[in-house]
Amino acid sequence: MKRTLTTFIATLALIALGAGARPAGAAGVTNAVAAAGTTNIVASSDGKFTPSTIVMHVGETTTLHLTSSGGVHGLVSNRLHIPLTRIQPGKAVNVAVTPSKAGTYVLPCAIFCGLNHANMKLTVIVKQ
Ligand SMILES: [Cu+2]
Repeated sequence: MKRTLTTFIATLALIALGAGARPAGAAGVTNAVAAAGTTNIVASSDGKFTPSTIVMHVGETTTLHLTSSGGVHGLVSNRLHIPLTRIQPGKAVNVAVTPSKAGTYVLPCAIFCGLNHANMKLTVIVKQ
């Protein structure tokens, strides 16, 4: 019985370690070149989207993989057909975007997140 309990606790510790390692892994992916069609964007508590500028193409679908490293943030754009999307720690959310018109779109953070909220924006450059 004692041995079973020890194994159980060891398993729990491994699960906890695995869960703890996940945010670090996700952060590591942030600056990597995104997989085809997917762009990773991290919102942080210091009022930044990283990367702060992304490029898309007219008629091509890009999936935004949104995560937060701290605080609750939001993204929305009527012109890019992005519904109000809540970005919060521990809950990655994907939004598929297919731009229909070239241009530069500046998306301010859509949910008040603190002192740096007013400066928090994501710039989307849509090319033909
Ligand atoms: Cu904000």
